[in-house]
Amino acid sequence: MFTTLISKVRARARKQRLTNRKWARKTLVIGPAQPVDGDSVACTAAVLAHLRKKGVEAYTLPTLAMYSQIDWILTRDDIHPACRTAMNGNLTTANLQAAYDAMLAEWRPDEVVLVDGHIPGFDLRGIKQYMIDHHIREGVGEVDDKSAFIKLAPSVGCLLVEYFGIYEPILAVSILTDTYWFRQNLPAQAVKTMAVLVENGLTDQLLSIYQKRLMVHKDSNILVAIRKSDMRFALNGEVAFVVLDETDPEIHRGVMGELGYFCHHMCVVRGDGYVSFRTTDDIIDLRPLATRYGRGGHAKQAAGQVDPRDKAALDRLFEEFVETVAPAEAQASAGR
Ligand SMILES: [Mn+2]
Repeated sequence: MFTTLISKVRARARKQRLTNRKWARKTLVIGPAQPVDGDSVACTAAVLAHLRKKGVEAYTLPTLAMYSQIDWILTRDDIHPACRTAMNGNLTTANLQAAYDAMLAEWRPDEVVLVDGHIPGFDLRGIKQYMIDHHIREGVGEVDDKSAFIKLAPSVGCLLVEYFGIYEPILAVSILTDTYWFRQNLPAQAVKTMAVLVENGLTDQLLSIYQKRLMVHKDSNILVAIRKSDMRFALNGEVAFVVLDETDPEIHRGVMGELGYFCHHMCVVRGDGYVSFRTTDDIIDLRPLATRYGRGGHAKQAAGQVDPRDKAALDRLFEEFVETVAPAEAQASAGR
C-alpha cells in the first residue's frame, strides 16, 4: 500500500512537470516518416495549436503520404513556408530531407518534437529531438527524460491530454482512429481521456464534424462491379464465389471487403484472372489450392490465377474452393 502511494505521488509529480514543460521558442512538430495516420497528424496539429497559443513559433513539414480521411486536419499555414516549394498540392513531398533543409535555410528550430513514432525519416542536422510516443519498443521500455516521453497508452493524443495538459479537441481524432472507435488498444482508458476532452471543450458538434470527415465513402463502383458479376453461393450462403469483369485491384479488394460481412469463405476472380481466396476459419489451409492455381499465400488468405474466359475452368475452381472450405462448415454444424 505504501509503494502504491509512492507511485501515485510520483505520477502526479511527473504530470505537473510535463504540464509545465518549458517548450522551445521555435519548435518543429512532426510525425514519423511512416505511417502517417490519424494519431500522428492530429497530435501534430494539437501540439502546433498549443504552442502557438503560448505565443511561440511552431511549424510542421509536409509528409510522404496523406489520405483524404485526415488531410483536413492540417492547413498550409501549419507548414513552414520555406518548404512549400518542395511540396505537392496535398501537403505531401517526395523528399523529406529536401523540405527540411529548405526550411533550415530560413528558419532553424531549437527543437524537433516527434509524435507517434521514433523514425523521423531524415537527418535532423544536429537539432535536438524530443519524442512523445505510445509504442513501447523492446530493449527501450518506458522513457521519461530530456530526449523522450514514451509510455503505453491508447494513442499519443492520450499522453498529450493526460501528461502534457494539451486539450485541443482535434485529439478526439487521435483517440478514435488509434482505438478504431474504442474497439481495440486500451479502449476503456481511451474513453476516460475522451471524457477529459469533453470537459475541456470537445462538443457534440465538433465530434460529429470529425466523424463525418473521417468516414470517407467507398467507391460506388464496388457495387457496380458486384451487380455485373457472376455470383454464386454454396454451403448455406457461407461460401461466396464471384467472377468480376473489373480488373482494378482496388475494386477487387473492395468486393472482398464487402463479402466479408456476409460469408466465412470467399473466392473472387478479377477480370484479368487474378484470384483472391479468403477464409475466416482456422482449420482451413488455402495454400494447397492456391499453389495448384499457380500462386500461393497464407493459410487464411491466398491468391491464384485462372483464365477468366474459360467457363469450365471457372466451374472447376468454384467446386474446388467449396471442397476446400467444406470441412469448416461440417465442423461448425457438428458443433451446434
Ligand atoms: Mn499512434
